[in-house]
Amino acid sequence: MNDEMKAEEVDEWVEQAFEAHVEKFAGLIDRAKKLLNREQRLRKGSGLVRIAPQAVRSVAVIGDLHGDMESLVHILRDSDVENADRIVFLGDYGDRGEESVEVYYLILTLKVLAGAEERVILLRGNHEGPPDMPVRPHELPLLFTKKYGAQGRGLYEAVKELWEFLPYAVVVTGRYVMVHGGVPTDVTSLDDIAYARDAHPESSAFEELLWSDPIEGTGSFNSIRGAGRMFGEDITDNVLRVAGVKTIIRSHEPCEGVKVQQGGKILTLFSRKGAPYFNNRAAYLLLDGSMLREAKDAEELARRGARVW
Ligand SMILES: [Mn+2]
Repeated sequence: MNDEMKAEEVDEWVEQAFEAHVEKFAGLIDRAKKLLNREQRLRKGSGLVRIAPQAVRSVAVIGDLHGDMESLVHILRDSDVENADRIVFLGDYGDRGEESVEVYYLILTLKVLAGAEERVILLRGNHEGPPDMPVRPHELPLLFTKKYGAQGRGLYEAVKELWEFLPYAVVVTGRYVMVHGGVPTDVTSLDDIAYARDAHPESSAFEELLWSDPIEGTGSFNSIRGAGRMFGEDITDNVLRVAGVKTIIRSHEPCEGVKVQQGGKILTLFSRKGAPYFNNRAAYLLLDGSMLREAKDAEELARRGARVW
């Protein structure tokens, strides 16, 4: 791990997140952009990050944050997160929470401090979607201008440019698939997921990765969210088979921190608290050696890996 990333420095990062002036923020975005751009080129344009389970000792997974700095700080103070070989954020960083701008500053700080080798992985959520799939309400631009005035607009536009460089799926080989929303209904190879952004909008795979939600039962139907689909166990089974994994780990839906669906095939994580949602608990996931050596179902991950507070 990088020596520069230490849990005792969380207070300092938070202070910077609240106090950074426009030029400093712009510089941070620029550094993050160069790093993300290079990582995307090394993946040959793929939006899929592969993690070899034997190459890492632990992986931390964090669900929706939606501008909740307090929850993010709580998570980063856990030394097991700090020491994790990979820290995967499942997307939805801004909007809903008052501290969306500061949450962006902090996650980009982590990204830059972690440096090479994709130690910090920031997945795309539906709140980091492509221009033709806007989310409403979208408070992030307003929060940027509220804090930074007219120059805030430029910062927002620069953050928006970052989204196109973010990956949108992780495969822990032989174990788990991680996405923000759900799995696509029509997947015949992992490349359908890896290059979903390129195939958008001709293929609905990208939209489904960012927007879909699981249901009990089989089949799929259009989501009431206005984008994505509600997908059943047969669709999950297909992706598990194609990817050669046991469990889907995703976020996107408010719940009491952690939720298990489809007989243990799907684990939902929600990592923030407060309005406008009504959950009393939030959670993140720590995949330790045993969970990386052997594929576990969502029940066991929830019981042994989820840290609920
Ligand atoms: Mn979402």
